[in-house]
Amino acid sequence: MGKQSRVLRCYHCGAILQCENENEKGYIIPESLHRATPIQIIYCDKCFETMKAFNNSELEQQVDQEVLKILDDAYATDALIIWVVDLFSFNGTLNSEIAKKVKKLNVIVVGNKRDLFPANVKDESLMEYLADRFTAYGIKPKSVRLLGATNKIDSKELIDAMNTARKGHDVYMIGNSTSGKTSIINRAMKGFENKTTRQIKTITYPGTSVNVLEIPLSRSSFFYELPGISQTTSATGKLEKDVIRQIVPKKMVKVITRSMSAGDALMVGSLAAFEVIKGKTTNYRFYSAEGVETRKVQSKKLDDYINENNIRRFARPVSERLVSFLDYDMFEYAMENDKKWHDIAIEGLGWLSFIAQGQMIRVRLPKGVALKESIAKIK
Ligand SMILES: Nc1nc2c(ncn2[C@@H]2O[C@H](COP(=O)(O)OP(=O)(O)OP(=O)(O)O)[C@@H](O)[C@H]2O)c(=O)[nH]1
Ligand SMILES: [Mg+2]
Repeated sequence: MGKQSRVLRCYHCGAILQCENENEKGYIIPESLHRATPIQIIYCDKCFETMKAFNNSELEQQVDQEVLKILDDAYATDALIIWVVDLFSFNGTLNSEIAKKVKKLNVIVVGNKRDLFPANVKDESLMEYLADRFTAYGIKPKSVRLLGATNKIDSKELIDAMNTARKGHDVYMIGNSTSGKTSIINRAMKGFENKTTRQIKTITYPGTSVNVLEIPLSRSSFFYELPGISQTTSATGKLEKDVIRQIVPKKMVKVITRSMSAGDALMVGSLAAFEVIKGKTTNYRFYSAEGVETRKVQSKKLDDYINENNIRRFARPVSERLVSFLDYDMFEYAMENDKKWHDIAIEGLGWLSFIAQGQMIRVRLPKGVALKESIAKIK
């Protein structure tokens, strides 16, 4: 009887791994193959390279099919969409199905929680960022507004603006859960006068089992607050409660500035790390909630530091859910050399901001959390 041996396949494309022909399917350099143990996940060289190139494979937020059904109504009635985003946690990740449904409609984007940013941060910078991120999904906002708990909102002006924009049609307010939809409505209601005989109430939206807040705007038009889109791609949707308490800012965001060169890494508690693989010495800013601690370490010792931090907790928060490298995703960004401010942002946790000059930056973050590179939120 012949000797049986295990046939190893590429975990991604399924090709049988071979070391003979570089141009054939499943080629892997002999060193990688011989190092692999039978239970290890291995990839052929080609898949390994493509996966590196597709690093920022888009994560998709989960969305209730019934909410999509409601948006079909919005589309059919040419409604106005008010899309609320939490300026802190938003990193440009939108649900593409929702985006597809609303992009032909008039969309007003509201960047909420402006109060979490210092007054000297330019409104234009935040607005430009929002417009840019929505445009990336094919949505050209009719207007972009900033709101926050502390700025006096002129509710009458807000309602007038909405009435002008909706042209007699219905209004649907959408956005992630906890982006502040209900808070905005409550504040705007101060200047609202119900001129109809119908009441403001929570209804089960016709044809669905979804509860929505319904506000009559005229005899034949309504305002609806849809349930929040669940934050499945946000750090707040992945980590335990006491970690979330530390990463969600209650007051002004904190910014730390570190000068880093190739070989340096910035740990963000046990939650994330940014490594400068290549690049000149540059100042890097990291924006986060007050309670999030960072530590600059040597890249080559990063794994040791992360392990040590799990025990000694010198940089908090430490998540019990992140215990091995399998609990993290890792991505690399080859930055352009445009000398402009860019962000690499982790949804719900914070963002690294720096002038792009051809760096290579590697990021690790909790598995399944959305990461995006874009123009900077704050310039
Ligand atoms: N700092 C700050 N916090 C805000 C602001 N608006 C809302 N919040 C807080 O954000 C959290 C969520 O607010 P909600 O108004 O309930 O958010 P929502 O979008 O209606 O959430 P869902 O109904 O669950 O989708 C609450 O803790 C609010 O206090 C704001 O302008 N600034
Ligand atoms: Mg709400």
